[in-house]
Order: sequence, then C-alpha cells, then structure tokens
Amino acid sequence: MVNPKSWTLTDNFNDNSIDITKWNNWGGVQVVETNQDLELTTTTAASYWGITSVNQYDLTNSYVFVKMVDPGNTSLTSHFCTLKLDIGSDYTEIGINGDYLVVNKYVSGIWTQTASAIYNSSVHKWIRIRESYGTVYWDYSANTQTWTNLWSEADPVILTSIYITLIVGNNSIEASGTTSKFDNFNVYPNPKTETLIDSFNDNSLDLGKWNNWGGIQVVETNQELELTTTTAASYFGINSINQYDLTSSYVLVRLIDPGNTSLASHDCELQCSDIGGNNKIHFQVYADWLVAAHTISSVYTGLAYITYDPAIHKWLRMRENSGNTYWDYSIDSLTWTNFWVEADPIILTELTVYFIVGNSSIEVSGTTSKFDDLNIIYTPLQWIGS
Ligand SMILES: [Ca+2]
Ligand SMILES: [Ca+2]
Ligand SMILES: [Ca+2]
Ligand SMILES: [Ca+2]
Repeated sequence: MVNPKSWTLTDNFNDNSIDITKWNNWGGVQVVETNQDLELTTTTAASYWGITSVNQYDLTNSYVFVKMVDPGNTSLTSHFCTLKLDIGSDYTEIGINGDYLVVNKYVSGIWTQTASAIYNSSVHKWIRIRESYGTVYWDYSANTQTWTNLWSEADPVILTSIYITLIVGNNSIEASGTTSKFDNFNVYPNPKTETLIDSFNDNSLDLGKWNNWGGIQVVETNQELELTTTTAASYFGINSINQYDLTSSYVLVRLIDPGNTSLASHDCELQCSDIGGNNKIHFQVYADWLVAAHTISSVYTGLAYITYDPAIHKWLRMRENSGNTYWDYSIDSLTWTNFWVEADPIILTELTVYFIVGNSSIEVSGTTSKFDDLNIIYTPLQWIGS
C-alpha cells in the first residue's frame, strides 16, 4: 500500500477541538486543542502524553514541520517535547529536552542522540524533519523561510510508513508539570497584516481580498471604501478572505470620514478578529469619540477615549512589537502619536481584518463612513503631486 506523503497531513489547531480524523489522542486530558494551538501538559510523574496520526504517511521526498510556540519550563531537566516519527518499534524525533534542542533516533534497539544545541527560543521556533533522495534532514527555523540544518544522515530506516506524533513527557520525576504548545503542523504561518494592501482605487471591491457581508451598504467608489448605515440597529462591513499575522507588523488606514458623529450609537471601525470572533482588537470612532478597544472572550472593553478630531485623527494604526500592541493615530501617516499600548491582549498570529459600520440603537438617519489607503503610507513626493 502506498501511503500519502507526510506533507499532506496539516493542522492549524484553530477550532479548539482535536480533529479525530487526523489524530489519536492517547494523552487524555493532558492534551487539549485550545487558544488556537495544541497544548500538552505534563504532571510531575515520569510519564508521557501526546497525539499520533490516525494514518501512516510517507516521509520520502516529503517533510513534517511544526511550530514550537512554547516548549514549557526548560529548567525541568528531564522534560521533553518533540515531533516524533514512529516506524514500527523504531523512531526519530526533534524537539526540546531540558534546555536543549535535540535530535534522537532509536533504531534496532539502540538509542542515539545524534545532535543537540542549547535551546534558543528566538531561533528554534519551528522544527522540521524532511527526506530527500535517501537522506533525512533535521532542521529548525525562526520563521519557516530560512531553515538551518542541525543533523542529516542517510535514511536510518525505511520511511514510507511512518506515524507522526507530538509528544511531551518527563524521563524522571520532576518538581512540577509544565505546558508545551505546538501550532501550525505543516501549515506555513500567515502573511503579515502589512501585506494586505488596498488603494480602493478601481471602484470595484477586490473579492480576492474581501468578503462583503454588508451587501449594497458597502461600496468601493470615489476611489475609497464607503460604508453606509441605515436607521436600523444593524451592522455592515467587509472582512479579509485570509488570515494575517500582526506580530512585528501593523495595519493602518486613512480615515477619510467617520460619518455623522452626532449619531449617538454610530460606530465605524477597523477591527482585527480571531477566527472564532471571540477575541478582537478595535480602533473605532464611536459617536464623537475615538476609541481603542479590545474584546477578550466576547467581553468588549474600551481602553482609551478622546474626542474625535477630524483634523488630527486622519490615519489609524494598530501594530505589534515585542509583546505589546499599540494603537496610534496620525495626521499624515508619517508621524504617529501613541494613543494606547498594552501587552498583547489576544493571539495576534491568525487575524481577520474587518471594516465595520453600524448602530447599536435605532438612529434618526443613516450615515456614510469612508476609508482609504489600507497599509499604504503616503510619501512626501505623493503629497506634492496630489
Ligand atoms: Ca481542530
Ligand atoms: Ca493555530
Ligand atoms: Ca478595488
Ligand atoms: Ca484610494
């Protein structure tokens, strides 16, 4: 029987339920898909827990990789969390043991640690095992774009029928348990939010980029994005087709006009939401207030308020850097004023970008909000010409 190539097994662990068509969870309650990743928790016992692919796969001229979001407490010297390939009673693995990145193999009853390096959380973010024409490579990467080879050797066993395992455990009794987190199994990370660019210039909403759930209330016209409310207590908008990663990135937009700010329940916002929609960051004009806000587990919290000033709040930006999320505004997209900053309130690597308008109550009239230049920074040269 010919098994499918190992790269065909993919999982983003995003729906917070282990996919039992893909994985057998033999770790019980110690293994959960939550927070849009896979989290495996040890106890103090000398034991191990994990999930293994339901089916067998072929590693030859193929690969497996996974993001090591967090290996857990690396000061526990016998603790390990690895990506493991089981071939009959033999296996090979790459991952963390204590505070080392290690490659191990167990072939014909003999265990060998073939390579190790002191674990570096900023470099060893992704781990991979691949095979190419008779050679196996154990690699790591900070970003999936550039991989560094830690060890390679001729195929130690036949690799056409492997089971794939994500495993944690302790070789000895430890002082405490710890949680290891994996994500993006054979799934490349999302592009950065700054790569979602739209000038809204051709007066036709780009359906390769956007899903319009606002119907005729949303139009690309006058070389802008215009979203119009009705008098109803209702919302209209668009969202990006794809997910994006805000970490070390930004999303900025020109707010041409929020609409009639005298309507007390009117809202117009740039929003980034997780896939389930329970966690969000918002930059909005609500009535006549500029508001930075977040939603965590469906609970909305306004974080900062200032009276909206059309002369000052011309551009809105949300960005992330080194674990903090920033809300900034600008007159010209060149000089920015920080409005609010906090430790990253939600997971920012799998975000959908929204433009939304609406009223939380019935209003006396509708109004039109206008955005433009998503992630397009004006250069002084452009200003001269416009
Ligand atoms: Ca799942
Ligand atoms: Ca995920
Ligand atoms: Ca367009
Ligand atoms: Ca435009």
